[in-house]
Amino acid sequence: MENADVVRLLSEMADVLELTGGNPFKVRAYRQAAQVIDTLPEPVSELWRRGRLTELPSVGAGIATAITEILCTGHFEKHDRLVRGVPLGILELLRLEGVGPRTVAAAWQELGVQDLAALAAACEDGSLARLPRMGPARVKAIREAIARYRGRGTRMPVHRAYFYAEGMLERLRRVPGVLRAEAAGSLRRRRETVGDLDLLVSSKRPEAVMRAFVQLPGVAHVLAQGATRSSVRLDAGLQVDLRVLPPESWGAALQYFTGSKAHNIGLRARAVKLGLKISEYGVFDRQGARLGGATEEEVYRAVGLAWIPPELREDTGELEAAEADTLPALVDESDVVGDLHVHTDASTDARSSIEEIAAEADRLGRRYLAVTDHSKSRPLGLDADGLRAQIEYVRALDRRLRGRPRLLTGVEVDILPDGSLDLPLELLAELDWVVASIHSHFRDPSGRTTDRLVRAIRSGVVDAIGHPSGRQIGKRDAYPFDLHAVLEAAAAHGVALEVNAMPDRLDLTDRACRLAAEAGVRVVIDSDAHNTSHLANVRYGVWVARRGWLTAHDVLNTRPVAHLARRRREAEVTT
Ligand code: DGT
Ligand code: CA
Ligand code: CA
Ligand code: ZN
Repeated sequence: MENADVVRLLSEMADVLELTGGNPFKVRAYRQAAQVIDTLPEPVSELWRRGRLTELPSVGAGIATAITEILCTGHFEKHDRLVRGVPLGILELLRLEGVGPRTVAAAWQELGVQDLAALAAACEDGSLARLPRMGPARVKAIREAIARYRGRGTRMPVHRAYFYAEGMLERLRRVPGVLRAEAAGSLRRRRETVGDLDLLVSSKRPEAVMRAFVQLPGVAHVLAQGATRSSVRLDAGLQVDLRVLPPESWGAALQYFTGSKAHNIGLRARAVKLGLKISEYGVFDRQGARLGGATEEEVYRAVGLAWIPPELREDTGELEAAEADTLPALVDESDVVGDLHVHTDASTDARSSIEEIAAEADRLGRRYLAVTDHSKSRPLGLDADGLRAQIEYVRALDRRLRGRPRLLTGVEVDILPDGSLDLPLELLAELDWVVASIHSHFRDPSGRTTDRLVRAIRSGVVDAIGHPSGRQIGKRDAYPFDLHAVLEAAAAHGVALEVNAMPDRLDLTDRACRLAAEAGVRVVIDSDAHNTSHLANVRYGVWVARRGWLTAHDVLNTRPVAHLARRRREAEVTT
């Protein structure tokens, strides 16, 4: 049982409860607990073993009992009982953007709609439009939501795939005779979604590994079982391919199966020009003599290249950079020393107090933290008086904490539809750190949203644009806007763009990061934490930044806090 299984059962529980008219507080409780566990940086079973489940935000005694049941039995009786009463395809309908439980329940009860295909048909034949509170505009929106949903495919978010991989690798490493076990493929390259897992094991005793592999917990079907390669499908739907190789081929195999395919083709073409052959077994000369392959370095060195970090292996210039010895020194998780976007229970739906967030940030080694709750346009957001009170509170707490961590006053101010900000400029100018974000009117035309962002950038009081594209992976596409125009404005006004490290955002994307660096725009990697367990998500933001070729120099919150303050004063002089 991995975190993702627990998450699936808890969030399905929330869905089914909601659909069957259950208690809204319970619905919320299950959903929030699922969200907390989804972004937990360690196996939830570890916490359970230490008896610390209820220390998690949003996990009370009831939910802890449910999690214990899931971990111990693999089932959740209450969930199973409820789900039995609901057609299988119904839950999927709740994944559609803008389609809530009330709509799904009505379509189910009034029209007998039980799955996506039936809902699509009900859009076409006009029956859906005749339901109460429906009408042609909503039907059109639902039809578009179905099209977007179908276009998304079935790839798994990387943070979830990572948990499955780590769980399996840990067990494989304990099999007698196993020397090494690692994930290759798109997971090792840290792509934001993963099609399947490619695990590699180095061992001289492949039979024992194969036997252990097909019996791992969570394996639903064995798709193929051979002497040195097998494939299984997990309960969660993820396919896992495993290959076992002798130690002398480890580097060559790791290189080959890490891909990407385009990178491999480019690398092999270079080998051919030099009269060499690179395969998953090693590097060979024309006579078939083996030149190396025990390590990846040997493989790259054979064609005169420096070792290339997996995140760059997409054939977007990394081979040329390796040849010219201009590969970037990629930012590392340990370089990130501050977090400049966190929420507290002073506003928003966040669940942890400033004190709790600060203590956890200190434990993670963050040296500074900007408290950036929402402004008043958001539900429960701060108005000017609320923010003034919070500023006093944060300053007093900062004095008490004595730099562990340094607390910065701040806000995540809403960029209103016309590009103005949701709080008075004089008040914003008093803050140490201002994140400005769009949270509404996602369907505005590109030109309007671009102007909106540019106006916020030019306000002179904004330090960073939060989650700049607004996408939520698997839920909402980016709003249309002109990234180049926004980058140009951000560069001109010294405003940073955020890599929001919430796993369902990862916004900026890897490609946008690279464009930002090329445009001379600094990036901040933020957790956007809504509770203490989210703070560690910065890891996923770092993955994106690395795929975007960013160095520590490109990332602002790798710098000491004094640098941020100085930068702000300089910006004030120029604007
Ligand atoms: P995914 O699973 O869709 O997220 O993406 P990958 O990159 O993990 O792709 P996958 O699982 O099909 O294959 C793993 C690696 O194996 C891939 O990145 C490169 C290597 N590979 C697979 N097929 C080929 C091929 O036909 N030619 C070459 N050169 N390499 C291949
Ligand atoms: Ca793969
Ligand atoms: Ca594969
Ligand atoms: Zn936000």
